Amino acid sequence: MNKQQLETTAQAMVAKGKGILAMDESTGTCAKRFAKQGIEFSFESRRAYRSLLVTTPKLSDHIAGAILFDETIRQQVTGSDTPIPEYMAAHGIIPGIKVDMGAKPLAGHPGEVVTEGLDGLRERLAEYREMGARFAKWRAVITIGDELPTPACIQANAHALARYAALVQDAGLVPIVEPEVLMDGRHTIEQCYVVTAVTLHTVFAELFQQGVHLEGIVLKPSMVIAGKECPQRAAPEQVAAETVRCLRNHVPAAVPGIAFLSGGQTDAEATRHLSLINQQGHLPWALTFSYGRALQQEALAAWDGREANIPTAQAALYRRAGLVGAAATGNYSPEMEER
Ligand code: 5MM
Repeated sequence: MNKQQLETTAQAMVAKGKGILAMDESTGTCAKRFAKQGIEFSFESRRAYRSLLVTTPKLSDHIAGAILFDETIRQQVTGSDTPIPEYMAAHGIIPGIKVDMGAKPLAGHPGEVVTEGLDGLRERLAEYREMGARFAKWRAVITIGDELPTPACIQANAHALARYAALVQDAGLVPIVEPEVLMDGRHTIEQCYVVTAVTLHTVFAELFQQGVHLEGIVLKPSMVIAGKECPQRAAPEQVAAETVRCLRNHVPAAVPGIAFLSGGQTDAEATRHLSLINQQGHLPWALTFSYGRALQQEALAAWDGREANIPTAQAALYRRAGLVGAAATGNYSPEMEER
């Protein structure tokens, strides 16, 4: 393992005022997002959309890296022979790759899932590195509900995340470690705090056990926030304060950066929360974004599957990336949405 190289990549992924574009929707998820807009779903339309995203002019002003899906890393930019990862690297965006094989039902634990994908991972990583990937992503999913999550679910997912992270570093890539506590449900922000705390604690114990080099990872957590159906909404200031309190207590200072997922928040909410998080005083890690929906929503709607709309869609992506980039330094205010 070349620790220095991993550290340099990890730091570049969370460079000041920049974050990560999560564009690694699996085919099923992408189908749902396209269907919502009434966009035709095919190999070519997925390629056109992903090409639109990565060729957005000056995207690297605010985006340090982008996470690709297996299909996308093998595709060429629409209308050219240039492989998508090659185009990204040439335009200052570090290519990353989703390597998990999805969350599957956890045996003996109804309502819970465990992420799979360790079998054959070493070989897949070697191939992805050859294709230009410099970081990887694995998402674990924790559900809050009656009597959930169980310790078995948290432990199984944390162990898999640590095994993945060790393999990824061995292959010379930076692992994004993503333990997502879902926003689905009626749980309060207090319940979310407890579950996030136990999850992070267990994940870092497992990372330690597997010998993962913490200076060479990026953590991608969810924010500490009330469930979508919870009648008691937490104020944005409370979300920011509780998220930072939880991270301070459970994430080692050696980790170079924390890049949040948006998890179903609106674009404006996810942007505001990140800015308030960055206003919480001096913290040991860079605090930035690795948003999927909160970065892409406006661009996907603007594109609507039409070639003529590409410039408008790219302008929407660039604008949102700029707002979230400002939030990554604590310099966003809701009034900026109107401009
Ligand atoms: C939680 O999802 C990740 C971040 O996206 P949001 O900011 O929208 O929450 C995202 O990277 C996700 O893992 C990918 O979209 C892949 O999802 P699927 O479910 O298709 O594996």
